[in-house]
Amino acid sequence: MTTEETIFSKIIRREIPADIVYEDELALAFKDVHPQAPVHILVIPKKALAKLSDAKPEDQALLGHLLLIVKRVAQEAGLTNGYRVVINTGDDGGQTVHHMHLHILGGRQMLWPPG
Ligand code: DGP
Repeated sequence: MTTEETIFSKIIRREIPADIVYEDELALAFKDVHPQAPVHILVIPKKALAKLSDAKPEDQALLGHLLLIVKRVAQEAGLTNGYRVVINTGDDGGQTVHHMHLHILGGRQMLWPPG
């Protein structure tokens, strides 16, 4: 399932502002408006894929691309001591924005288990 209208599609179309740190033809990365760590960046596909569990085999290259963007953005953010990548998926996963996104969290020690 895809969804066209979320706050993230508005950010992609520049209809609402965001602190964008990376962009290419397939993806966008911007700072989370409610940071949960000193560094908290979201990486999203421009394609309106609602959630990870909706991904199809044809999304394989896109999903790999997003992970390599995570690596690049984390490096550029100076997260040399590690970081956490989170994909909240669906209701039990705690997903609130229905446009798939990867959270990059860093700049402090992460805890386990997560809440
Ligand atoms: P999740 O719970 O995984 O769906 O996370 C959604 C995240 O999106 C949450 O950490 C807050 C962030 N967020 C929501 N609205 C906006 C917005 O308008 N701008 C930015 N930059 N982040 C947003």
